[in-house]
Amino acid sequence: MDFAQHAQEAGKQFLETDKATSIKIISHFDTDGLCACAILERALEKEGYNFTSQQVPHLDNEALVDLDEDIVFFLDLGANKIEEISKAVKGKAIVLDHHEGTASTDNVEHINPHVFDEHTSNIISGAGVTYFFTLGMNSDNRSLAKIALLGAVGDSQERDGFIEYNDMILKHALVQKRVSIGKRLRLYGINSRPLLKVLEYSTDVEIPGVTGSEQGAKQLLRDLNIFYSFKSRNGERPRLKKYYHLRDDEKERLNEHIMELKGNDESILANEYTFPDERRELKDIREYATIINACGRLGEYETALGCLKGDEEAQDKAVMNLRVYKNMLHEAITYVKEQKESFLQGEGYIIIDLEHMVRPSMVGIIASMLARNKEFPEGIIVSTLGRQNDEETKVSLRVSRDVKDKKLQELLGTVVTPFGADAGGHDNAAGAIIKTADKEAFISSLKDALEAK
Ligand SMILES: [Mn+2]
Repeated sequence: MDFAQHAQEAGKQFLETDKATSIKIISHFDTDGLCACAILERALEKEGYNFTSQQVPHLDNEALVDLDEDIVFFLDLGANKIEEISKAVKGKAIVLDHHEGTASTDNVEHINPHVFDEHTSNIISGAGVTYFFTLGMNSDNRSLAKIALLGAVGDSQERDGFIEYNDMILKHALVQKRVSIGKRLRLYGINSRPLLKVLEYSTDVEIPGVTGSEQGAKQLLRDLNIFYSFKSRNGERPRLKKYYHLRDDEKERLNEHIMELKGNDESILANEYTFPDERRELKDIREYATIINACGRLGEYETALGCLKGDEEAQDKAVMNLRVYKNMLHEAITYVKEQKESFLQGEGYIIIDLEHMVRPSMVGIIASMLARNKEFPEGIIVSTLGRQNDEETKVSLRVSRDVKDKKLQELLGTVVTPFGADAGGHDNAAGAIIKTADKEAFISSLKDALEAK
């Protein structure tokens, strides 16, 4: 039996649960967690179960109180908290996760590839585990395969294709014609930025005469008979087109021409997954994943779940949320750039305290964006701080332009341990939550640690 069958078996057994059973779902708040939640909600609704659901950024003690329901589901989280869950629930828990963790207990059923001794990281997402569980409940739930795929993309599990269980899920979605696969150029921001800018800033794929030259980018598009902006209305400045605004034949001409310029180097092509029956903004799987992520970061969980379950009003709102989220990030980045001199900085580092300026869910992404930005020299450690709540402050560390070997988790761990906190993350990204009362002392030790590097 493989893991997919194992998860389906668990779903089949769940069906023996009485319809009057009280059920709660707790899921992670990112794209994968929200997709897992939408899949399970759909499946439970179909079988006539009642439930409540809740989304959390982390499974902390706050989320583990008052769990009086007969069954509590934990989706895309919980793997490393099995013991705590076991103590917290009154009835039974079912954990559907794909992070490393420990085995089931008497009252916690843990369905997880790691527990099943399959340890490769991108074989399945939390949404994927949940998908196979629901497939065991009812084979009609195959229609939810595309949401499971979206969850995998949200967790960056698509790397030149999907593997193993993710690939099985892709095939389920392909057979039902709920997704189609194509190829497109591997250009950064191709679905989010104006095409002209995408070409001008195409540093990943160097396009001769175009990369780094606005004139070159304009000329290329003119030569191909592709208009890069919409017609100007009432004398306003014309709006620039994005890649997805192009007609299919225009896309084809552009792709072919750039392929030719690059000597038919296949490595400049990436897979493109499209949901043919979704509205324009939700057609591209990566774009869709970004929209759901934005809803999660903004705390708009109902909107995200409604959107995934096909509610049109929720979809309108979800699409708008991406804009809201991007604006909030843009404002924060602009603020940092303008106030750059006022932040604590020294050789090789900068510490940016954003206090109440941003949502806690944005502290890490802002550090990442600043680290990617040309604003700071290569190898600079960018640290951002922001309020988690009244008592706590969130800290994030990133290294500019992804310079390796900075051992950021280790570094932050050493600094926060005396304050009774833990650091999560890895060598290139780390985060922690400290008490706001300790902030000044923490900043001073962080500064010392960064200067000692
Ligand atoms: Mn996940």
